[in-house]
Amino acid sequence: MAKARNQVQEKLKLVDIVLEIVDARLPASSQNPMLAEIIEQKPKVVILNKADLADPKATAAWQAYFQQQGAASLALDAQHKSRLPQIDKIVRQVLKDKIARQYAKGLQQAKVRAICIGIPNVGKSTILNRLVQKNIAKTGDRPGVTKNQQWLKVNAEFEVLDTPGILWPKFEDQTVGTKLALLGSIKDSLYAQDDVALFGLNYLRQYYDQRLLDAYHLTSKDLTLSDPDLMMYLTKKTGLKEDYDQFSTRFILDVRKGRFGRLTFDQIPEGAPHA
Ligand SMILES: Nc1nc2c(ncn2[C@@H]2O[C@H](COP(=O)(O)OP(=O)(O)O)[C@@H](O)[C@H]2O)c(=O)[nH]1
Ligand SMILES: [Mg+2]
Repeated sequence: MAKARNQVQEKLKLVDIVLEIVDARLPASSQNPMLAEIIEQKPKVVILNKADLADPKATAAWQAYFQQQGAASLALDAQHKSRLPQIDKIVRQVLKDKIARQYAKGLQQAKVRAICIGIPNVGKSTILNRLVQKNIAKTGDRPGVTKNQQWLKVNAEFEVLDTPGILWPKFEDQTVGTKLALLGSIKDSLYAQDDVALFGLNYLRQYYDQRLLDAYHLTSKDLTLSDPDLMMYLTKKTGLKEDYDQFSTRFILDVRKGRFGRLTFDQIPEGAPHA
């Protein structure tokens, strides 16, 4: 933990702006609170990546929330190259004073430098690859130490550090871990499948009940069952007899593959200030 923190702190000294990459389906749970602490006054943009998988209404609400907290944000589907110019645009917007100062000094070109930071699996490598249009950035989750930092050129005035800053998720929070497991962002073996599935089922009935009803052809009366009873009922209804575990696995895959549509699993906190 301390090592990851030091590495990120060192890299922060080199840049003008932080691109904090989060999973749009988990805008809070895929943040790391340590970043807010170590970033201090440095400008940042929160990139809600994988927005193609998240509930668009929730994404809009989260963006409004981040704006209220004073952070610029961008909803992104990094798999589509065409969306990448949006990053350049928002970085220029946030750093417009710095850029203006460089021109005022008589420089021909302004230069801004950025780093991507986030927990594993949020799409840091994909974004880096896209930003430079070539597969220079390596994919994989190793918390890499690079002695000689390399700058990848996005364009003449915008460079990004070739290795992302990797922070670990908030594992100590059980719900956060369960949510990350549900979306496949951490190893499946860390959490019991049936607990993860029960959590997902409970969340869907709370926030997306109609989608649950439609997907399994349920009546609203079925939703009066307790979570475990509903899960057993669905297990049987799906033709899996009493194989609760197999249903759990299947349900989790269905969530990830979009059977219930685009979902967001974090609700905006009420009142509480947030970095
Ligand atoms: N649907 C979707 N998948 C994405 C997006 N960005 C990245 N991914 C996928 O998410 C997985 C993790 O991406 P990666 O860039 O390796 O994440 P990193 O660990 O943060 O570097 C890969 O399978 C990517 O193809 C996105 O915007 N939408
Ligand atoms: Mg990576």
